[in-house]
Amino acid sequence: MHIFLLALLPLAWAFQRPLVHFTPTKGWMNDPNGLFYDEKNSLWHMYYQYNPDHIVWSEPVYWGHATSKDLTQWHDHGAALGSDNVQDGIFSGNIVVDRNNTSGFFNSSVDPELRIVAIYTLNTPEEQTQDIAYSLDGGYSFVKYAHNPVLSHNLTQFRDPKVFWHAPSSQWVMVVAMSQQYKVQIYGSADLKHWVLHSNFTLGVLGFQYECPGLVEVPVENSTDTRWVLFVAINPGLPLGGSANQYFVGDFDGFTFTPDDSQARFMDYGKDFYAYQVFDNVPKEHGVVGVAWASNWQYCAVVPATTWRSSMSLARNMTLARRHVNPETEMLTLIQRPVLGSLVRRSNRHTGNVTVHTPLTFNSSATGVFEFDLTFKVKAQNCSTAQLQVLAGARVNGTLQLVRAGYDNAVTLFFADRAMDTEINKNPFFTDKTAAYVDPYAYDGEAPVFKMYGVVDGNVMEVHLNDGLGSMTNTFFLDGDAKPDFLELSSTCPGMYSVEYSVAELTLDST
Ligand code: KTE
Repeated sequence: MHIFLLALLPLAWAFQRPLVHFTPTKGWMNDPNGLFYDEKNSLWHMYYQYNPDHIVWSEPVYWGHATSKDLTQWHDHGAALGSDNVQDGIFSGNIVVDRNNTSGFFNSSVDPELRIVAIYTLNTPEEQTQDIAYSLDGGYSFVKYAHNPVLSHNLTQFRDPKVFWHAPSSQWVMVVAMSQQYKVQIYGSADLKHWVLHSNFTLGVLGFQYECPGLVEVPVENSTDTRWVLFVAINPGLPLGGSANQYFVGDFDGFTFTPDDSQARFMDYGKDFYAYQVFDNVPKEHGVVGVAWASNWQYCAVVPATTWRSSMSLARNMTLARRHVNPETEMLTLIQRPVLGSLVRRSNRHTGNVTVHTPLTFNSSATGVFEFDLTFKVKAQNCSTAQLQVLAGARVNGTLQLVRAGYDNAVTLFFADRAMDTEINKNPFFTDKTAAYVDPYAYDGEAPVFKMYGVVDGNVMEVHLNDGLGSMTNTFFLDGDAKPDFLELSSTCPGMYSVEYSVAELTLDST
């Protein structure tokens, strides 16, 4: 198959947004907040750290608000919660559905499924306190509790509450970060107003500070078991540079989280997956679902932008499964699968099973969104470089600008690479190459078999390895805000990779 670099799409595309990675209509966005599922209206709610008037982070920070029926098409409602003083900010937090009215905020006129209480950090120059507010209109506007704060320690680094109902101990549980003391504190409450400290969790990679903790019960695949997973975000301080999320697998009794071991695990091996939060009040059939901010505090304020800046990751469904983390050790590992919602494959889907010799290039994308799904076998060959790679990009002002993801058998590692000759790539923190290791997914005789799945959506590439075992999420910025208009599968070592592939353009199913 020859390489047909099709003509550039009309410039109109140049100013499009990612199709399904949520972006704010205007202004600045960072962490996802207040994620919950409104069962009465079958509606996913996502709030977000927001400043409508700037495209860089600055006070006053609001909670912006978006809703979706399918976790891919979002309707942005703008600011839902703001502070009373412009130097203060409504920092990160979450929402619970207080259907039994433990808070006393609601009367019988409010549907129990819509008894929405937000728990968040109020950031002032003097202090960070945990405050609450309730909504009487289904989450579109809020009334602040008259006796805030509900939790304070006269600290400036005490933030990001994540609260959930723990049925076995019949209490609300809050995890919250004492950021620069490297503590995830665990509190309990009967009414969301009075909180008692149960325990501190202090394990993990150090970094500069802890942020955006989470704690959720996660199903174990192929069993009726569940285990608890504790998430902690770190920023800055990762060797790769900047922000990242770590997690621990263990047990939780309502008072103490006890990890299975003391090893910290990373959720994503890319540069742009931060402040991950799971949705609350999700029916069992949807599993555990969460979203992260697809950026990095090292350079989020300087990536190319027009009237808005930043995007979220795709929502991801989480499970746990026993997988080989190296040839000798198997352990329960977080499995993450992107939620494609109402994304559908366009008819020009390409599938095949080839030993890659010459590059295979696929039609230009009418949507700027590509999906690739590869299962490949490594066949012995003698080559100096041994990379199987998927390239996505466009010809911008006569120059090919590409991102790529792939596998190099010389070092048995996966990579993602966003190097290109652009202004943001000159930024020393915009690390252009990331890597991840996964054990072979299977063997075909002696030949190791791996899987690599990816979604390229405008300027975000999310890569998942071995059916959800490892992931690399990276933003990229072609010049002139151009979007990829072709995908190519190639190998630097002809004959080394036998690949079963499916490549498709994705679009939103309008039905
Ligand atoms: C914010 O850089 C500071 O100026 C923090 O490191 C960012 O903190 C505020 O964003 C987070 C949360 O801990 C805060 O609640 C929120 C993490 O927008 O991204």
